[in-house]
Amino acid sequence: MHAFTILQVVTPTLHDFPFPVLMAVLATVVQILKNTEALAKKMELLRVQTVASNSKDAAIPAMFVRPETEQPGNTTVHGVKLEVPIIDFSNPNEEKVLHEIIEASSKWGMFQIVNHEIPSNVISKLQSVGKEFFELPQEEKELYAKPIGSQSVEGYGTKLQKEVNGKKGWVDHLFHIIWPPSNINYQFWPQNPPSYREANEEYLKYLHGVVDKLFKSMSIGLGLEEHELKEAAGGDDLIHLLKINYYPPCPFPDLVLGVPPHTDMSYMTILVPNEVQGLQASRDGRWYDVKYVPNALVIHIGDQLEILSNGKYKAVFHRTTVSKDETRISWPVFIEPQPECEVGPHPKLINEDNPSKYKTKKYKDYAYCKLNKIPQ
Ligand SMILES: O=C(O)CCC(=O)C(=O)O
Repeated sequence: MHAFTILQVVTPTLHDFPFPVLMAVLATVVQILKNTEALAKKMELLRVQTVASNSKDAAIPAMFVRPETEQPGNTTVHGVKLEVPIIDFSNPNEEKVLHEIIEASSKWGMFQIVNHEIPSNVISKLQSVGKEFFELPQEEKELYAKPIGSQSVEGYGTKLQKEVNGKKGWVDHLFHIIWPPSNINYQFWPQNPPSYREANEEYLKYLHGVVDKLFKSMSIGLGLEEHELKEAAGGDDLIHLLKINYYPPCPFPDLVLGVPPHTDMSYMTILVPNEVQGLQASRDGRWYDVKYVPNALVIHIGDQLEILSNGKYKAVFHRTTVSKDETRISWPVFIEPQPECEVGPHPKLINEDNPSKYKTKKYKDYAYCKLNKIPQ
């Protein structure tokens, strides 16, 4: 007899099983699925803040311990603070400020701005409401958790990067869009403390001025009219995505990282840190602490500006470390294109002598590849 025929004869079909057996199998499958979902939920809800409060001076879970080649204790150049350019926005010599912004964006991809026009009480307010949110009871913070399976990054506590080695950063976070109004989802803005929204909106009002000044300067640096770079980037539709990074103290700061090494996907990022040291930048393949400058805004050039400028401005490779005794908190705002916006080198920068160095693609496709570690 033919092999296929034998198989047909001996393979039982569903009809061969008694109904109660089928129901029992079905119930088992449903239970397995439920358990898997519950496990997934539990993993999502594992917050570093909770781990930290349970592991004072004790061991920390292995998932946070970096391989030796990545541990900050081994890989930081100790005793040297990187003096990234500090640019004084109040300098009456505007030409000098312009030159400094262009130079820092091309050579460092990172700089700090002092005497910007954001009043210190506006920044203190932004910081205190963010800190108060993270100090709420866990159940209250979970009300803002990123919904499971959501395609957006918005929400509390989610792990953004798929880390290749399965390691986890010593950090919790909250993401929400603060601009433009049509992209805002207030469900992710904490209602407690009650002044959270007002403090964030006040900060945003001043932030617009800084973003405009940076785009204008960088536009001139590319030989474009001052309005052209921001216009090409998305103009008033540019997404401003606020993130709060909350890095609790860690008993073994030399073994863990906060945020792993990366460049930002944004055009640029404007970051307010608290006073606890933690930001590091890579220079010539080595990791250095970036000096904390009181009241300064830290600017990172991101991937999209490197692309739009066809490589003149450089996205900065950076990471964060954590402290043994203190909580570090930072407030980056990522200035990003809309997901459907196509980003590629600015057409006025491309010619026979300067061919395009980057692909032009929709930002959402860029982000998908980057987050899933797929080549662009
Ligand atoms: O906390 C910092 O200083 C940097 C944070 C950062 O790089 C990020 O959130 O992507």
